[in-house]
Amino acid sequence: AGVIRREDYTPPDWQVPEIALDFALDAAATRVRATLQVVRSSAHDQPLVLDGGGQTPLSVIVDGVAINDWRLEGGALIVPLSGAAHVVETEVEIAPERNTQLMGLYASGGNLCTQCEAEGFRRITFFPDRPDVLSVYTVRLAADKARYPVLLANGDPIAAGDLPDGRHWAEWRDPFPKPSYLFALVAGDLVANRATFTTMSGRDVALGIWVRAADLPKTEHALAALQTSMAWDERVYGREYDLDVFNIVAVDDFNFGAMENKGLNIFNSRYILADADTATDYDFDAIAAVVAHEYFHNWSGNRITCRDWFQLSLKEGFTVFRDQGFSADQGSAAVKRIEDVRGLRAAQFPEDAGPLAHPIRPDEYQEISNFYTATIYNKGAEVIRMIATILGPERFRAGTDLYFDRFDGTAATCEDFVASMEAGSGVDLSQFRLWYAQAGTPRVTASLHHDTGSDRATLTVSQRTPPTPGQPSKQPMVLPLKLKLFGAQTAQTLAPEQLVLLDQPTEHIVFEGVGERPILSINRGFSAPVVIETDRSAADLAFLSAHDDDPFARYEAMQQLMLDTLVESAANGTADHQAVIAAIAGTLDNAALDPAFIAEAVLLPSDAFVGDQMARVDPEAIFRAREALRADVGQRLAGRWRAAYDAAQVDRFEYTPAAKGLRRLKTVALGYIAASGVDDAAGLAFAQFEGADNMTDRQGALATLVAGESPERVAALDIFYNRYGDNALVLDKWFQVQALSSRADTLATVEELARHRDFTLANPNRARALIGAFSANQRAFHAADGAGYRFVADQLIALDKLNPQTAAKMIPPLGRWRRFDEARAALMRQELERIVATPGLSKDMFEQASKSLA
Ligand code: B3K
Ligand code: ZN
Repeated sequence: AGVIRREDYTPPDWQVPEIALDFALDAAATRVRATLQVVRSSAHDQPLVLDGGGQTPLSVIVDGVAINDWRLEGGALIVPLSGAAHVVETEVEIAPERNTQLMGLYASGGNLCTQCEAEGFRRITFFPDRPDVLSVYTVRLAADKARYPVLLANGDPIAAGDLPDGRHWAEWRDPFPKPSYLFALVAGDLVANRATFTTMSGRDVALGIWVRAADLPKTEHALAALQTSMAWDERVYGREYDLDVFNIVAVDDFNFGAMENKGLNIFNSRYILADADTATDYDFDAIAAVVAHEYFHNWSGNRITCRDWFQLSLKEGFTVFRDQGFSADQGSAAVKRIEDVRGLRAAQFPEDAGPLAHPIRPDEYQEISNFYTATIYNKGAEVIRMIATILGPERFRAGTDLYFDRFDGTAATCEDFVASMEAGSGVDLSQFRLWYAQAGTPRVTASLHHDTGSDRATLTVSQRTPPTPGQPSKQPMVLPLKLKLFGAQTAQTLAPEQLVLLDQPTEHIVFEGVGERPILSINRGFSAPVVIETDRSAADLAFLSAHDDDPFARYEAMQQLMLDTLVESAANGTADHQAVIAAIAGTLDNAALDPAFIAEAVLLPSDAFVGDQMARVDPEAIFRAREALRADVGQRLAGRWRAAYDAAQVDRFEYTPAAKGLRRLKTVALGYIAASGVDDAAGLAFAQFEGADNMTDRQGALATLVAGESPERVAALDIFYNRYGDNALVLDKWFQVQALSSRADTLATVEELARHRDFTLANPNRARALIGAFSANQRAFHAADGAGYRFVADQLIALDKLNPQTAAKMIPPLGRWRRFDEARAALMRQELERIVATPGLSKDMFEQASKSLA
């Protein structure tokens, strides 16, 4: 029921080249008048169908005459029309302050704002709310001047003026035809941090970052990131900004990160506001990445949009790839790649291996909001990265130039993108297209055989993509794998890095002139988003962790060593830690390495990632294995951790790649010092907490304390709360750090926090900080008695009544029941069944929970 299929796509019956919107804004009752120029697309006799979101029209006027033969069908307004072109006017009344879904026009912090992607525009006015209907928008806003002194919409401002009764108005026009999901307005009491950007052709663009007056000092970083992004897109992709103004507004209540509305981006305030005292380095980096991402959408998303929502990865995968390239250019590209792969493995690999697996271009959906996934975004970006790797930089740029040129001003498909890449580069991507169609993470086994007699080494590589829902059998994919061989004795390069394109189930790659035993370095740079299984020994992995010249491969060798050790220890209750300890020691001792890289390389894989390597996840055994290894590494390398900790002190806060790397290493070292169990660890952490001049050090120390049993733990939590209690974004950290704690009493703590006076499900950031973080805490969420599952299900059922989209996003951890023992699986299923049986459940939750049970 209610399944939308990609193969059923048909072009719209009516186009709407122009729309004029007139808003009489008011939090309780906003009047919206829409005037649509509608044009019949072909010789058909279909009526005009305008999507709606539950409202009833106050009037429907066709060519100036009020009609009453309209009807409502499933929320849509059906208007019978006889001619080829008409003017259709509707009026509705909506209530922004009662909009808890945060889709459409809603109130946040006393201001009014919109979110339309994917299908929120229909909750504002009747319209063909699909991305292949492109219109030029003229928007008139009127509101109380004292409450809403600032009135913003897409495009350029045209005119403004005062009205009687303390009201005022402003008119905006966006000359670029756009789909309804890119519509936006903001009315509020806001101030702007302003700057000018001069584009490559010499045009001046007025930039503004709009926030509450008190937050103005926290906008410098976002503004700088915007300017850097604009210059980067000109330099790297030849893309110039096209309007005279570019505004960003920060709001506190937002369902996800940010939204690329044409000329008027609206952001979750967590991705705008930053200063050293309240934001971590991670936050600063995320702000720059999201600002860049939304800005880059101006071309990859807005100038060229999606024909239908099955093509979502056309804009999202490509734009994530673009923002990853931008971030890599701002600091350490190696560390950025490690972070991105870690994120992919934490979110996308489990999705691709579970009941919600879908291709980056899905074939069907019930609720499109459920498809803004790590697969569409992050695997989508990996697919673009593989195209870039296969084509090489010049041909890739030729491909993107051709794509932007060919499809500017249109609603395009993934196929249009791939065809442009082929035409621009001359490279055949026929088989590569399977990456758009097949779900599941390919598994690659690689085995290297050395024949000493002939000095020949043969690498045998096989690939297999596991079945996923609706796709029982898979064809072989094109896998671009970067390989290199090192000599086990001499550490020399035996075969230089080469890119091989695998496209068969099994292939043999022969290396001649290999005089000594070779060690395989494979999937360097994570050139393909696959799982690699090799028969490399612990000694070979240790060698690579010390000698590989590809930073990702070096990190990966170390991770593999750690994973092998942890999986063995979780299965057997014990394992030899020596190889891991030696590899970490070698990494810490290597003065040639960047501290930021060292910090990533010496971190143990997460509990969840260890679980992903096991046939059946045993959360308690994994937790014990990881704690034992952490303690051992902490004790055996105690002197090195102290030395690293002392060496990583930074005089004064600076947001530079070097200072960030030192801060990261410092807190990683602190974690190992605490894990070692020494008496002064809590004192050291508390001193860092108290003495910090920045949030990175303070939060790092707090997280260390919160995991332990010391009296400093309670003190630090209280100090933190009292210092930041009025700052919602920092208070989110206070909730989150407790929800992520590895302590045995975390569930009880989290249940209590859910009753805290500062907790509310109405704010998505707060809900995610507690509920989302808790369900990512493998040990606590998977408590054997099922209390963690029950708590999360209770919260999600309550949240669904307010905000289905945000609730449904938190279903996947419950859907992983197949990966656990029978007792846990039954308890998880029981909660999913309870959710599905809830009266009045949203479509969002129903789709996620019922698919998770299947
Ligand atoms: N395009 C938006 C995401 C909209 C999510 C709607 N459920 C932000 C982004 O990806 O840039
Ligand atoms: Zn995006």
